[in-house]
Amino acid sequence: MADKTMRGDRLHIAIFGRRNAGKSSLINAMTGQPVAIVSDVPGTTTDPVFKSLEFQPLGPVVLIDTAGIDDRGDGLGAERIKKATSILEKSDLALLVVDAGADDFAFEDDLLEKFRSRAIPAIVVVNKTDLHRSGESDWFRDKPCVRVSALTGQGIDDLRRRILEAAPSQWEPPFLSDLVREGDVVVLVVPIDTGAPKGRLIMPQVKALRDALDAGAMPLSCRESELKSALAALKLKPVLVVTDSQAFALVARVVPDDILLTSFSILSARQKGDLPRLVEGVLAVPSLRSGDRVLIAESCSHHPLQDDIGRIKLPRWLNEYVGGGLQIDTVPGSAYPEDLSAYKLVVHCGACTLNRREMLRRQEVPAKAGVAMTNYGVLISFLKNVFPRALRPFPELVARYENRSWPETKNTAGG
Ligand SMILES: Nc1nc2c(ncn2[C@@H]2O[C@H](COP(=O)(O)OP(=O)(O)OP(=O)(O)O)[C@@H](O)[C@H]2O)c(=O)[nH]1
Ligand code: SF4
Ligand SMILES: [Mg+2]
Repeated sequence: MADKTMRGDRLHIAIFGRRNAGKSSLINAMTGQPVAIVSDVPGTTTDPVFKSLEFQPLGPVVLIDTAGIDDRGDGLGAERIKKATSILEKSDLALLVVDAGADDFAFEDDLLEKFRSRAIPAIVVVNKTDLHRSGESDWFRDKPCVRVSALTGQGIDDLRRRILEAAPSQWEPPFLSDLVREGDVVVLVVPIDTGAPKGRLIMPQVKALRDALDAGAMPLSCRESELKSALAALKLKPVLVVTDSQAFALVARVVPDDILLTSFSILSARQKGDLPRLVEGVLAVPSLRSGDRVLIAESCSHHPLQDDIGRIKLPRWLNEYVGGGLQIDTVPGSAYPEDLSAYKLVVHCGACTLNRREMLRRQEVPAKAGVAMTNYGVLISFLKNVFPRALRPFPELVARYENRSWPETKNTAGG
């Protein structure tokens, strides 16, 4: 059966090194497939190549082949280095491929420093050991090296073992398994309206279900229309109810106050990013005024839907909240505008294609420019007047917000 794990939920293992070191040969040897083009022409790989696979017992990973980082010279070379270097921001583990016959390591030292400063664990893959006796240079001595030949396949099993040792065991917080215990009942409220995709559940709902099962808890799913009957039918009181944000107001009325309640999008925001900072960022909304600039940052350039949340609904709800006149810009893709200082608020998308490391980096950029940042899930919850109740399941937020009076939001987002 096809594995539907999204790229953003996979451990990112990136392959770096000079041109011709054998990076593309390595990705092919590791996957047993012709994933990337190999040739003896330096600079063959120009754009990063992504290959998703199951790497047992680690789980779903994505291997990334990059362009050679010594590709200086013309403008195109510089562009390739930029693209390869941008992969650093999403790497959970780095493989630095070095030709066993190399005698100059300036680029390698520079890369190792980049890994170190970003706390990315790294393995030095000494390649082409079929051609050269490796380890002749002192440089290799104090490095975490694995000797391989991507051409013959020798050493690839060793490399796999080293990856298992070096990879972080958990690269993102759990979705909800830390909030429930074995034997607990957790209720998942899933509206099935015209916006729900036909014949399936969306990824956050699937994650919640799976995480609850992993924890040994007992998940019960129902629509908001059946919630009252579902709660009445239960012998055990649920410890947690998770709802789609759309139904939050209704669900909050039905679920007794002593049962913890939050939304799928807040759980997603916590897994992908720094939830306390995203909550802090949303507090800039009440001070927005007509004429202020707001940036909506989307991580991918998807085809906008008819009632697109980022392009249509959020701009409408924010404008209704402020009384109109906001200047709202939308940027798709990984780059922010050069100068963020003109913005009062950055609202980031749900980041489903990003991994946590990349989302945390993206949170740093507005923070450095002194601009508040929140995301779709947190903003929608705010506009629906669900704070502080929806934050109560998270111990790190309880103390900060439990007794805080939240600004009245007029609930422009409906529900
Ligand atoms: N003998 C030998 N040749 C290798 C090995 N690994 C790669 N090569 C050869 O080295 C050359 C470059 O290999 P690539 O895998 O394209 O190198 P790359 O690092 O991806 O190069 P760029 O994409 O140009 O940055 C090719 O001719 C490969 O066949 C190896 O382990 N042994
Ligand atoms: S949440 Fe972000 S990354 Fe996911 S589809 Fe929407 S814009 Fe793209
Ligand atoms: Mg290549």
